[in-house]
Amino acid sequence: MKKRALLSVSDKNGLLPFAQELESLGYEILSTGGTMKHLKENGVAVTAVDEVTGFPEIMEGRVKTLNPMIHGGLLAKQDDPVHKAQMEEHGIQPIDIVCVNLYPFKETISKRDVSEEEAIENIDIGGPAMLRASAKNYNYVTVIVDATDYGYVLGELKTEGQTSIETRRKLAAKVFRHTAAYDAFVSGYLTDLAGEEFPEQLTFTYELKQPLRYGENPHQHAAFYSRPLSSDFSIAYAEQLHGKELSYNNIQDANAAIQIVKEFEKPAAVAVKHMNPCGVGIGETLKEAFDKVHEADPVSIFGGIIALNREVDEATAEKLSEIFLEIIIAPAFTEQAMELLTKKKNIRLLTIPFDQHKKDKWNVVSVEGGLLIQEPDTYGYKDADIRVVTERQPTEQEWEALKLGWAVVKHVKSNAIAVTDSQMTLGVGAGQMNRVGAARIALSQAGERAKGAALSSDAFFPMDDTVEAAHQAGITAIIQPGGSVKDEASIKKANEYGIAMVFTGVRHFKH
Ligand code: 93A
Repeated sequence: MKKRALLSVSDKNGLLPFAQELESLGYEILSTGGTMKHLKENGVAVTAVDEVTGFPEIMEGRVKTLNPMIHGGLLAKQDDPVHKAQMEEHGIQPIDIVCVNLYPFKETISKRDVSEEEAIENIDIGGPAMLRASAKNYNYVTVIVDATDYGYVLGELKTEGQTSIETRRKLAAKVFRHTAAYDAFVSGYLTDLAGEEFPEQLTFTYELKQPLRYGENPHQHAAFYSRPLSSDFSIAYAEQLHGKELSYNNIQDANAAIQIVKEFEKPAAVAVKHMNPCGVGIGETLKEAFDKVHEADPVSIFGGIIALNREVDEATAEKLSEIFLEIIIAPAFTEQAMELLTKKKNIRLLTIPFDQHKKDKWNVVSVEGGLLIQEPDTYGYKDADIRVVTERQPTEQEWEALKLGWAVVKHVKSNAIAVTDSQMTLGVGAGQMNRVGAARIALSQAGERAKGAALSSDAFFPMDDTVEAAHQAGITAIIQPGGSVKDEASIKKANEYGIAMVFTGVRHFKH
C-alpha cells in the first residue's frame, strides 16, 4: 500500500517543493481545498480529503477534516491487531506524514481594529485536532507544523526511507508547544474581550528572541524570550545594528534606560548602571542632553547603557564615542553617527520603534514558585495632585527641577532620592534600606551642586531627618508624596529653613 501524506496549510510557503519530493518518494498526497488547489495548479497529483471521508467540506470549511476516516488514519497504532482489524472493517487507511499549519490567528488579532467575527473565524479547530492526534501518535506518524522542518524531514526520508523515532518525538513536542501557544493567543484574546482581569489561569506564551551566553553570572544558563503582541516600544522589539551580542545584564539595563527615557518629550538622554539611572539630562538638542548626562556623574557613566529619545546625530555621536559605553539605544542613528560609532567594535547600537505605542497591560516579575503581575507604573506628574505645603512656593526654576526629579525618582530602586536642577540629575541615591541613607548618598554625590537644587523622594519622609540633611547640603526645594504621621515635623523644618516643599499624594516604590 502506498504511504500517505496529508497536507493542509494556511501558509503555503515552501510547501510545493516539499510535496513534489514526497510525490517522487512515492507518497499519495491528501489535501484540503485551498492547499489542494495550490498543489494541483503546480502539477502535483492530489487526493481530495472529501474523497477520503466520503463527505464534502461543509460550513465554509469549518468542517473539513473532522472525520473518523482522517482521525482514524492519524491515531491508529498501525501494527496493533485490534486497530488493524478496525481499520479494515471501516475502510480506514493509515496516514504517515502530516503537514499542517494553522489559520493565522495571531496575525489576525495583531491587525488594528480587527472585528470579533474575523478573529473568531480565524480560530482553527480542525488543524490543531490533526496536529494533536498525529503528535500523540508519534510512534507512527511524522508531523510537521513548521516549514523550516520540511528539509530535514525529507533528508531523513531520502537517506533512511523513514524518519527516526527521535525525530518524530521532537516534532511531536514542537506540535504541542505550538498548539498550546496558539490556544494561549485565543484564550488571551477572549479573556480580554470578556473583560476578565485576573482569570483563574494565565495562559500567555513567550517566543525565543535569543539564547544568551549566560545569565546574571557566567555559571547561570539563560535565554531571552519576548511576549508576542506586547509593548513594541521596548527592549523586546529592539533591533541591534552593531556590536557584541547583548548579555542578560545588558537587557535588564537597557530595559531600565528605555523606561526612563520614555518619560520625556524634550530631547533627553539617560545613563543606566545596574538598572538605576546614574545620569538623566534634557536639553534643546540631543547633544546638550547627553552632555548633561555625562556631567551628572562622569565616574559612573563609564561602561554605562545610554538611551536617547531622538535620532543620534554626528555631534552627539562624537561625544558618545569619547567614553567607554556598553550600549546606545535610540530611535535611529544618522549615517555619520553610525560611521563614528561603529569604529568601536564592541559597542552595541540598538534601535527601538519610539513612534509605536502598543503598551503592556501588565508588568510581570517572578518570585520563586510563582509570579506577580501588576499594572505598569505609568502614573505621571499631574497638576491636580500637587500641593505646596510650605510657606514658600517653589520658584519657576525650582518647579522645573522638581518635575525632572519626580520623573526620575520613579525609576530608581527604593528607597530612592534624586537631586536635580532644571536640566539634569546631580545625585542619585538608590536601593537603600532607609530613606535618609539614600538622601545622604544623593546629596554627597551632588556636592556643591546641591546648593539651590531640588530633592525628590519616591515615598514619604518617616521623619524630619531628610529635610535636615537636604538643608545642610543647600537644597531649596523638595518633592515627595507626603502621607506620613510625621509630615508636620518635616513641614515645620522646611519652613524653618525656607525650603519650598511639594506633596504629590502619589508614591512610586520600585523594588
Ligand atoms: O475550519 S477548521 O477548523 N476545520 C477543519 O476541519 C479543518 N481542516 C483543516 N480548519 C481546518 N483546517 C485548516 O485549514 C488547516 O489547519 C489549515 O490551516 C487550513 C488549510 O485549508 P485550505 O487547504 O483550504 O487552505
